[in-house]
Amino acid sequence: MTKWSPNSWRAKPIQQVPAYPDQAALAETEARLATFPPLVFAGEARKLKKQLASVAAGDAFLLQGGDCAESFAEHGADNIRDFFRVFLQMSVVLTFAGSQPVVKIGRIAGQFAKPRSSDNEVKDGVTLPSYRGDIINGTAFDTASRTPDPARQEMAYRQSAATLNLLRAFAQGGYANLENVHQWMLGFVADSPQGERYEALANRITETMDFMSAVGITSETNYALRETDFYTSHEALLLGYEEALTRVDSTSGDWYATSGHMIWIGDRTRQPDHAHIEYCRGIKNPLGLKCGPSLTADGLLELIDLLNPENEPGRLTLIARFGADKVGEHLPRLIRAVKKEGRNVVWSCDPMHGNTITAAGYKTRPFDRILREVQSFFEVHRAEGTHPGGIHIEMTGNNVTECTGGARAITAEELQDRYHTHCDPRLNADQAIELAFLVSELLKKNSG
Ligand code: TYR
Repeated sequence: MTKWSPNSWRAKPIQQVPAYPDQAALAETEARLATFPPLVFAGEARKLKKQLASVAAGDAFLLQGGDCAESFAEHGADNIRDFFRVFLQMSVVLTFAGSQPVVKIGRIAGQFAKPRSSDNEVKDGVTLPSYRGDIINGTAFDTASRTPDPARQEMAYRQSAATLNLLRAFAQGGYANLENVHQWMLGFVADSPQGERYEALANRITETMDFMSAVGITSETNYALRETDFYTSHEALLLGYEEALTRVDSTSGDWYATSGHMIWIGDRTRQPDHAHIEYCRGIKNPLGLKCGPSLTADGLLELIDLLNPENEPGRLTLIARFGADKVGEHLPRLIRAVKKEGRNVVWSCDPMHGNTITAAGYKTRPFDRILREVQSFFEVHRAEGTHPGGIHIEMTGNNVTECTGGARAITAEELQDRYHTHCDPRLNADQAIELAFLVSELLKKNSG
């Protein structure tokens, strides 16, 4: 194999590349980004890898979620806080029910670039480049917005830094204190069936905390009750940006992506001899690999050899995204191959990407199909004797109507009410908490 360097991917074939008209401006931006401070510290990525190793061993559960794509227009404290509180609610539901630590990773503070099925979009006879995420171009259908602009990479970097700063403050500055478990409830969730269910669980946690406090264990004396580790992740799609933020860790001498704690490789860019795999194999962060229906068992083993040659637990999370009707057909063969070869991986379920349909003119995902894919994922693991390690979802703290169904039964006709996503449909807060309760029941069943 050829020698790896942060730019060795440039010699490989590559998919999903934006057509920047001004290559000199692009190179200048990348050179400037390379002088900016890293967003995360390598030691944090190592800590996350250790926590994921305990997921691989069956001793913890992974919750990974956030926006389909972050946007410049919606960058504000309220959105970040509302996302974070729903995420915390989901994670306490899962921790309480599963009696297992939950490893928390947001699709946030860097999730800007999107792969597209077509390079161009045609509307009323006009052809323009497809929208590829705010880090590359704008959504408006005009030449100026759709032309890839390198200056957007610096905006994405700065937005990621600000978002990460607030998330760290929330996670470690008191907001995530388990004493606040009641306060995380959002107004519009409070009067829903999920709200009541959550309230009941929060009451039990508060009762437990009161008991512990009576025996001398309080959140003031015990940081585990008042703080949490929250990590960031995104798809490593825009490799020029990733390369600029790839740095040597002075404590270990290893290369790390410092754009986020974990990065993943999409289902469309996982060709073993192509650029995205080349870049990812050389950095030491925990990696995710999306696994769709076209991935064969041999293809998967080849990718595992490239991405985790030392079989290090926690290094690789396989994110299965087959669709509710296909998971039973595809997942067992991949699990068996991995198990037979003794590879250490985390198995996670992405029930979003294989379940997209069009209804009433909107791209949507029926909630019952999402639930069915998660259920089948758990059933397959139960049958194979492996650990259903986690879920990977697209969600928001906002009260949007993008996925149909759920306890409030959003209909196809109601999608138009609050359909705000820049890309794919996300679970709203209600649906996300409902999913957490369902997963918590499956976790109990699997451990029973
Ligand atoms: N510190 C533990 C954890 O990170 C427990 C905890 C969970 C604390 C959620 C606060 C919190 O918001 O899992």
